[in-house]
Amino acid sequence: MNLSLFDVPRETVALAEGAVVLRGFATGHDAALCEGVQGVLARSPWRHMITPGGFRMSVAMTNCGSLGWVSDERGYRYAAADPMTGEAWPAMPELFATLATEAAREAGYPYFAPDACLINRYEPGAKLTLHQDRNERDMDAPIVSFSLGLPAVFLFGGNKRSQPIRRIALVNGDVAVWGGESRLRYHGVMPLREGNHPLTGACRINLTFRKAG
Ligand code: MD3
Ligand code: FE
Repeated sequence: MNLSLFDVPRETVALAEGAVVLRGFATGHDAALCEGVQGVLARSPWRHMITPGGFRMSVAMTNCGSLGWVSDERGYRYAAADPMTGEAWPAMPELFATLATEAAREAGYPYFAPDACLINRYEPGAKLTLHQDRNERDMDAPIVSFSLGLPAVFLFGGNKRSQPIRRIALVNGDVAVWGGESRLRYHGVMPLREGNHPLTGACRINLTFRKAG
């Protein structure tokens, strides 16, 4: 065991119908997950994608798995090849798939089989504006997200942009699962605050597992 001051005891928090946070679920695997990310980066480095509106995203991204999320002037979509290298995205590390499937099972989704893992890197000031995730084919599959490194304030809204928004702190090792009634809720991430985390330094990394194809 490598308990640190930053570790969080495990606890399941229900946010809404279909949405739960598994606090501390990945704490004991955080270093191995970061090593998996480094392996992905060796083949598909961080890049700031361009939104269809022409803006450079503040969050840096890469992917692993048979499909990867991409954005450019032509829109948002999933693609089998990394547009930066022309090669297939790196394979999803075994540990990633195992932990994501296990987290989904604990949250009540026993059949989750992710084919895409979007890896987001937040540096201080980076944010994700309120949006819905609707590029995936099967809206019955949940989305599973792992937080590593610096804490973030997650924004959890409703099914309409105008509905009230809750702020939820997500820290290293937290895993959130969003499915069922909550699958199409608006959500986002507040600008990251400066800080230093023993695992990631001055950033937050989020792994988002999806069944995209
Ligand atoms: C809530 N990423 O990449 S995933 C994204 O922390 C994204 O990087 C966030 O939103 C991040 O699209 C967190 C959390 C997430 C994903 C899907 C949801 C939350 C959700 C669907 C409905 C409600
Ligand atoms: Fe999202």
